[in-house]
Amino acid sequence: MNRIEGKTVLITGASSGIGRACARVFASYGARLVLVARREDRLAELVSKLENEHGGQAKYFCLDVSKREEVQSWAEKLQQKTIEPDVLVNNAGLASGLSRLQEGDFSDWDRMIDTNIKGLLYVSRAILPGMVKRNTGHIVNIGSIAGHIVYPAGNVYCATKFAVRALNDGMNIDLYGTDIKVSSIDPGAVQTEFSRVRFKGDEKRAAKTYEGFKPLQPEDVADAVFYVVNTPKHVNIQDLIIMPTAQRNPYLLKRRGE
Ligand code: NDP
Ligand code: 8X3
Repeated sequence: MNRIEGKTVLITGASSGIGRACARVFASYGARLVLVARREDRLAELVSKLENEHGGQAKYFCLDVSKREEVQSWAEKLQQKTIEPDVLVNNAGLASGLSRLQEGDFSDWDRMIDTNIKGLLYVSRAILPGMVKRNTGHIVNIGSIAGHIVYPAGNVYCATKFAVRALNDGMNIDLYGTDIKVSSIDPGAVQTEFSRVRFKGDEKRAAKTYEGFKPLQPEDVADAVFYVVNTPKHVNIQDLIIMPTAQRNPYLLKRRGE
């Protein structure tokens, strides 16, 4: 059953990876899309592709979710255009660096905290009041297995994903008594630009992350997001962990030959 058709779905971090795959799956089910990221060329290309493939309506906004004032004025623009999201996928996020805490880089810490925690908060704070007013909506937070188990040198990235899990619980509690659903989708290793960003463009090191096993593809996660959003009104999947079969947790990853 398609409960998505005609719904307005807002996706942050839609220019790449999981967000882009979510845009494609929701477009294929007839959603109206509002896509957000910083790279305009990527968004423009995606929107024209989606229009060609599905003829649906997609809009994009260049936005840095970590900039509070930018998010506030973007939210006003949405209101002026009477864009009222039924679904918000809080996906924009990143890891920056992989160092032991005692060697950590302050600007890496700021980027991760400002994007993964504050960005998610700013966008949610902008969109939730409208959902509450309409007593309908669904927030999907993209967490991580890193929000359940800390791994060596993962310190701050893991802390941001533990925070996403706490905020997912907090939203569920604060929205008690409303019809608004809140879900967290928590993947293990997904083959995206994530590692390229974490290792600051070091392609060789990034590629090693996915060597010797079959990682999740962004489409696998997008299918899970779609499933969660497409559930009937009385069903709220609050947390869903999705892993490659080869990976049971951050420590148990079976690579060929190991
Ligand atoms: P990608 O690097 O492929 O995509 C990240 C997306 O986030 C891009 O579209 C990027 O767009 C956007 N983004 C980053 N910073 C900002 C910002 N300040 N403002 C707006 N958009 C931003 O990685 P993934 O698809 O893997 O990551 C998506 C989410 O999934 C993240 O939250 C990540 O933590 C999570 N995740 C990833 C896993 C993995 O193994 N890949 C596993 C578990 C969770 P742009 O640069 O154009 O702004
Ligand atoms: C991203 C995947 O490997 O850092 O959340 O847990 S990992």
